[in-house]
Amino acid sequence: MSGFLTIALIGLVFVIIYQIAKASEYATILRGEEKINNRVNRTMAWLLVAFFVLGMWGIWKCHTLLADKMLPVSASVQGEAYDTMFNVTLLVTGIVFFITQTVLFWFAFRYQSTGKRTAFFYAHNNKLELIWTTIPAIAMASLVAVGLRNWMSMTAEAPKDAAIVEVIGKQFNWLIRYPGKDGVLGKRDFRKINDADNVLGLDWNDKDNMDDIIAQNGELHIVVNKPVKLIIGSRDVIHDVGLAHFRMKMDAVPGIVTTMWFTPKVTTAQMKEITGNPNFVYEISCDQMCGKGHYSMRGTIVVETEAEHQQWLAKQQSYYAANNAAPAAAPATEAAPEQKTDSVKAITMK
Ligand SMILES: [Cu+2]
Repeated sequence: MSGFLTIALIGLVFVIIYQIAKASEYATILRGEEKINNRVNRTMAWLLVAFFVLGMWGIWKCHTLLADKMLPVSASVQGEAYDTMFNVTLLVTGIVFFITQTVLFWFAFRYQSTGKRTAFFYAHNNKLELIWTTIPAIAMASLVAVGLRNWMSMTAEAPKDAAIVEVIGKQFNWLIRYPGKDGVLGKRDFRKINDADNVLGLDWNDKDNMDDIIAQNGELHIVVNKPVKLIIGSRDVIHDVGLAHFRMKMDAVPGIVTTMWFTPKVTTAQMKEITGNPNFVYEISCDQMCGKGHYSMRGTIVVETEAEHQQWLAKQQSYYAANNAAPAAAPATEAAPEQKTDSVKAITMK
């Protein structure tokens, strides 16, 4: 209701301004143009000042209102550098914004037309051109350079001890695959994808696939203070792995493998304390509009200690074993993974 009233009020203000403008137009004709023009100019100049002050107040108010709704501290080591980059960018552009807007509105007010002076014709000044081209160019190039350095470190080769996890987006959830004991993710072939018993199209002729685990509840389990490299892809349309708490983000593109790596530094348990929220969970959001179920593509991440991770890992069954009654059998041919178990349905129905 208050929203409707606000809109109605804004509409009313516009109607009033329009009517005043109309009225002053007629008055111009009746009472001589110059006098009225000056009055209109003065009104406009003061309205501009009011707009500037209100606008600045609004910006400040938004920032203070939303300050405690911001994300908690970065949960990854790399995220700290990105936060610094963000804050420096905000500071530099904020200062420039404030100065340029103040000057813009001040000039509009100070040099409003009074009919008593003409504009000063000032066509060109090389020195000025040089200054206002070079300084912004250097500032912008520096900001971009820091961004590029961060981008390259995020997408570069991960440290040798990094854990590897595959994250595949599909309409509408995330499929998470762990490499199992051999530490190697087996080959995938999109032609083998089958929602019943091979959600990722694992090639059963590749031995590396035999111990691969696909998390049953779609949870991404990672170890605190240990780098993790995500191998990202998509089964259908473009999705995007958004890890806001870790300040990481990467497109999941069908047919293309993208990667990013980071080092989580705050466990889920610690983050519950930091945020004072006992129900806190790290989440994977899909940051790319991908269809009607886009809103529901929420995955969860558990950051745990190495011991907790090993405990969790010990409870996981390889995807091959979960989908085949006799996992000890020789690597199957195309026809092998036929039998279904309830656990498979649990994955595919998610
Ligand atoms: Cu999506």
